[in-house]
Amino acid sequence: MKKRIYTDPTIASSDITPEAVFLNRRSLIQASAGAMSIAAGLPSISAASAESPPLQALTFRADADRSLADEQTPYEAVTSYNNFYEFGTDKSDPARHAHAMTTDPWTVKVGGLVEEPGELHVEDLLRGFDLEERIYRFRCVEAWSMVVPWIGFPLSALLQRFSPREEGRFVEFKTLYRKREMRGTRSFTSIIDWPYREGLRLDEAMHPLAFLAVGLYGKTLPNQNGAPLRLVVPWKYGFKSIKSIVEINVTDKQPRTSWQMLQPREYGFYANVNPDVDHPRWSQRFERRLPSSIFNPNRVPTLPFNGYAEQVAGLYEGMDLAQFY
Ligand SMILES: Nc1nc2c(c(=O)[nH]1)N[C@H]1C(S)=C(S)[C@@H](COP(=O)(O)O)O[C@H]1N2
Ligand SMILES: [Mo]
Repeated sequence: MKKRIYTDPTIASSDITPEAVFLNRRSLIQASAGAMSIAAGLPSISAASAESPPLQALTFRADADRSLADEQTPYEAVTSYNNFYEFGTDKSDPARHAHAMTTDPWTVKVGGLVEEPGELHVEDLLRGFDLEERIYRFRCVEAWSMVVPWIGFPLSALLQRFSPREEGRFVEFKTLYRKREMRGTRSFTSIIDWPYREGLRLDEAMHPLAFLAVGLYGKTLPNQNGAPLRLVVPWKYGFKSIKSIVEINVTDKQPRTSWQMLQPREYGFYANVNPDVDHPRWSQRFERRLPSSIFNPNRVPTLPFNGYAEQVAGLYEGMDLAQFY
């Protein structure tokens, strides 16, 4: 498996995490075939985190006033503090309730303005693409953040397989909507018009940093993190990173997205991480790096494009980022 760590452009391809932390592809597939724990001979997740490497390559070097190192957020925190409104609005709801979602069999329909519309199934997701690890910062619009070692493949690899047509300008994504397995969608307080929807411009979707994850920390994705397939767009606020995807369409019009439909003044289509553009109800200058508590808030300055400006700022040349937030 290829491993890439996009923390600082100067260390963009370094290869620092020990082999033992990762599952190979075969054991990832075995895990998906129903095994609850990872393959024999590999450390358990807690052991893996305990054995985590000295984080020299993950230390943020480009920006001297960034006080904390970009250490990987513990597996426990990544899988217990979640936003997945289909299972409730409390951060602890997804970990408690997402097990009710059936993820195998699973079908992702790919269509719209593509030459070869079709479907992918769980096996295609885990075997049909070259899996690699990406360690990305992840910044929620609510001003908390984490650093996650994802496993998956570039979104561009999937899109290319279906050959987007000339007229394609955007990509639209939809999450599973299965009421009986998703208690949050049955709730009277549910505010979203289901299914959860997101979108990207086609050039953003084709950018090498745009990623589709099937795993994290060397294991298949836990349901609460968006099994079996979720988007990860590390330079955008977390709500763009749609979970448990069942449909992907190439379109010629900008897709409507769930949060924009709900509150367009607060959540834009672009949603690029930007410390200079406040959310109407709070500042975006700083973030709480998880795990964070009142005693140890782990407050770090937020970076333009979440620290990936060098790679992605060119996508937005000439655009007023305060207008297209
Ligand atoms: N389908 C769906 N996808 C979703 C959400 C959601 O509620 N439903 N929440 C989004 C938000 S706001 C964030 S911050 C991230 C959280 O991802 P995580 O729980 O893996 O950290 O998922 C995003 N994707
Ligand atoms: Mo979020």
